[in-house]
Amino acid sequence: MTQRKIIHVDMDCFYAAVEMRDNPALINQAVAVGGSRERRGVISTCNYKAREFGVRSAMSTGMALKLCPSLVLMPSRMSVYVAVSSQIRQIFNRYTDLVEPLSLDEAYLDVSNCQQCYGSASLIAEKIRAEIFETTGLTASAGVAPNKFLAKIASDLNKPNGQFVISPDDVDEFSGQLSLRKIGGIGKVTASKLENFGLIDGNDIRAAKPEFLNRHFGKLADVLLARCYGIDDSVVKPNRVRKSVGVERTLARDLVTLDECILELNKLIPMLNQRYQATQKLPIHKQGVKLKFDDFQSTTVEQAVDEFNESLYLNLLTDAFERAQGRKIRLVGINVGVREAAENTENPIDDLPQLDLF
Ligand code: TTP
Ligand code: MG
Repeated sequence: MTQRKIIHVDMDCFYAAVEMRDNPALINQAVAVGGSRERRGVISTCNYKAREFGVRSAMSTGMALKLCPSLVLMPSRMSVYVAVSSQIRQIFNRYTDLVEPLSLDEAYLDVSNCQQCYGSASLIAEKIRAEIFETTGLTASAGVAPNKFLAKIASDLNKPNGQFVISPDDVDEFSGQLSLRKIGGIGKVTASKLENFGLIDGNDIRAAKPEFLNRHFGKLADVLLARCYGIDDSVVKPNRVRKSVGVERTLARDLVTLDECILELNKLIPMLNQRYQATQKLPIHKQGVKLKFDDFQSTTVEQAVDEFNESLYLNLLTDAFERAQGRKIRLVGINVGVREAAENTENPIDDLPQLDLF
């Protein structure tokens, strides 16, 4: 197989950057976008100044204001973010048809066959970022690598307004030193389990026995064994058909009672609403609740619907909770099943990954 050239582009503190662009008085302030404290809102994102205070995405607004009392909180303006998202996608499409959006502000591009900039993926990434800035007034960061896995990690390394290139010659060293926590699909729980075995970076996996990894990490072992050598053969898939939009939360502490689960549910609903708005309200045909128990079994209860019914989640949750049979709850998730309009290939979001808050 010939060497691929993949770019991962990710806008810098996206929603907050849009708010600063449209309201220059905010530029020197700590700014966050999210729901109000009074309505028990959560932070969608914040600018870098706010991050210095420890404010983070998915944190409750109450907590964010405690950490940073001077925080300027802006309500989200989803329609503006969606419009910017479609502007940046038009820019991506000038370079390749192989664009896989991951969310409003993030996409993979396969530029292996792109003739522009003498075929140099680094120059293409520079040019795309410059065009994004000219068109939207916003900065983006990029990662350039021979595959999606490394490109995504690279786009974080020179944020904001920077890029990082992992050339084929660098892959071996880079992936050997890469912290396993950075591998997509490895959450906090798996990361601590790996650490308990002394497995911290790619080199540790290379040195481990595959049978040992299989025994303790099941299916994940194959992923670890590939990623520790910087291997990821997954292709850039343009225009994925989205089937569902969901949010879920792995809890810091397992829940025991239905009431505790209902409290979680009430936190998740506004977040789902926000994610769903970003789909430009695709038709909904199903709603579902997912619970994961302390024995790692999970259950899903779904119901077909004609239109979104927020209070239905309480019934679904109650049904799902009955299946706990005394087990504690370690994750609560809710989702809607959506139908992509068949002719709508210009949809600005093709798939929103499930949002895991811990
Ligand atoms: P991210 O790209 O994860 O974050 P970001 O662009 O704000 O910051 P960074 O510079 O680190 O990339 O998410 C993109 C947008 O998605 C973000 O601006 C707001 C939204 N979002 C939420 O609404 N909730 C969340 O929990 C996260 C992570 C993002
Ligand atoms: Mg971003």
